[in-house]
Amino acid sequence: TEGKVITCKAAVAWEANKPLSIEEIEVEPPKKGEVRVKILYTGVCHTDSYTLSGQDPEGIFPCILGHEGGGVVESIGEGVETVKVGDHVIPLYIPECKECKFCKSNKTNLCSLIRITQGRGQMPDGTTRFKCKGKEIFHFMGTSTFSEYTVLPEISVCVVRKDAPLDKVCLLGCGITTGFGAAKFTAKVDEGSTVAIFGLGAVGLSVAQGAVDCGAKRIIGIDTNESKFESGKLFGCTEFINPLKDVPAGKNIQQHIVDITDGGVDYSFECIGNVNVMRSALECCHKGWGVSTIVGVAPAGTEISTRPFQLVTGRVWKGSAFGGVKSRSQLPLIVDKYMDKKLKVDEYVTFTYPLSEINEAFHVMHEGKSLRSVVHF
Ligand code: NAD
Ligand code: AHE
Ligand code: ZN
Repeated sequence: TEGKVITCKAAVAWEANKPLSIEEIEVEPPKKGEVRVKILYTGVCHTDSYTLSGQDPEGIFPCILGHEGGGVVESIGEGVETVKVGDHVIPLYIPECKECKFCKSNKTNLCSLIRITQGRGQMPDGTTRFKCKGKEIFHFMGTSTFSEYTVLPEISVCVVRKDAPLDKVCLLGCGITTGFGAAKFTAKVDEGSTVAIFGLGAVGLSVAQGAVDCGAKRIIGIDTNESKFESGKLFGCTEFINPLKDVPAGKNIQQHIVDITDGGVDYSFECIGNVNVMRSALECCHKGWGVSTIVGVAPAGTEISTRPFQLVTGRVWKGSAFGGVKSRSQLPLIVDKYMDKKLKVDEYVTFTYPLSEINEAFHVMHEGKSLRSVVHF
């Protein structure tokens, strides 16, 4: 297949708000500095659903969604030196070129070398590698893992150890690494602290794992869907609040949390993508030092607000993408953590589907029944 166009199956998003459609597509060979990967497994993240909803300005249709994959390198383009045919890889929506000023800084993981074309659904040379029914299909997040074969820049894949099961570690390509890293690397939760997590999907539950790893003492899980509390316990939450039921009349959730924590939490995390909840998450933080980290992706056009006094009096608002993890150099360490049984991953897999049933994965997510669905090809 090397050097040839591959015809294979993919789930194509023809337009916003329509189910994905399983199609035969053509995938071009990798160009200079690119690799073609046979995707074996992909998770479905809430962000895929956000983009499919049409609210993401970087959702360019028709496209192939998906950014939580695991696969094997089928062929490599000219000049590729750090990836070989047969390598097991996790696609990366935040690459690591190691040369841009972001990569050279130890303050961020946001490599920016190819960010502009990625946001336009293109490869770094401004073109695309997918076609279906004679039409150009756009890439998504530089990964497009809802396809049997995808093409990525070399800097957008992380080579992982071959004994790591790809049907599980694909999930480290987004949700789990994001939550775990938000606690450990962005907020840097310290020992003995009190933590509030808004939203107990895969991302929020992984914040709980990160907080446990950091030695947090109280971990308060907040979700409107009480069926998430069971998983919350498994991943380390010590108590739960249902904002619809457990808040005393006349109070809001942030006042309630301040009341039960002697002045507020040391760290909070928003893992939903709701700007009103982002405000609650900031305002439930302790005066003088509380740090609130935004992880959820809110629709374009929405804005956050609070009284500036909240910040004047020592609360800090932060944000985190991919858990602050430098993708090519640090993701292998997260894989090791899983292989050493110090990070739970298998426990997130609530459903598995063949590609032909990928729309079910979106359905169970919206019904609140899944932490993660893993799609196989
Ligand atoms: P999910 O849908 O699996 O989980 C969201 C949870 O929030 C659900 O359990 C839901 O019941 C709960 N929820 C919804 N509204 C609520 C409310 N008002 N109060 C309390 N709980 C509420 O989603 P996920 O895959 O875990 O992703 C969570 C968010 O993180 C999404 O916005 C996603 O786009 C974003 N995300 C960001 C990054 C990043 O790098 N920053 C990475 C992955 C995902
Ligand atoms: N295109 C969206 C922004 C989406 C967004 O913030 N994405 C996160 C990852 S979500 C993964 O599930 C991210 O990494 N952001 C950093 C970046 O450079 O995009 C919009 O709303 O415009
Ligand atoms: Zn994601």
